Amino acid sequence: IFVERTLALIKPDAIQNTNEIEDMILKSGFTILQKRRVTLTAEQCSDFYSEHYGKKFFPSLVAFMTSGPILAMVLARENAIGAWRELIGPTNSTQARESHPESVRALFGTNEQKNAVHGSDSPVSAEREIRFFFPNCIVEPVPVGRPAKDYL
Ligand code: YYY
Ligand code: MG
Repeated sequence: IFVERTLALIKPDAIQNTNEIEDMILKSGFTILQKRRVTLTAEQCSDFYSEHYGKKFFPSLVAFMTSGPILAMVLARENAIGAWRELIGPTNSTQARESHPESVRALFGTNEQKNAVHGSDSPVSAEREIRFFFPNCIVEPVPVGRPAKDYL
């Protein structure tokens, strides 16, 4: 059985809340398969967020995301992509406090830019984003019965 995976990032503004965010992740039934602390260069960050290149918030997004370390994680769960997006809440943390007060962004984010966490938005994005941070992590479905350690 293939358990869906998604990429989660704890952004520079929430890195001091890593323990609380990991608790929320585990309590919601995710397994943390991979974890890596990194500080992105502007070039790496522009590549990661290339879908937003040319938008007016892009330069400040890159400046923010490269301002300190981030924590990249591969999360596994049934419906991991949708469940993690649900747990993090809307993009804008101020709006998240209105509509999803228990969400990660409501609890740990500040505004539309400093919003504590990232989550992949589709299976195609998840595959690309997991590969971006974990090039050796196999993201294809694996044969039933193969032990996890063979494909992590
Ligand atoms: O997927 P998600 O992170 O919820 O939002 P996106 O629309 O993909 O934008 C990526 C990232 O860019 C967002 O997390 C904060 C930042 N951003 C911003 O600073 N200002 C905006 N108006 C929109 C997004
Ligand atoms: Mg997005």
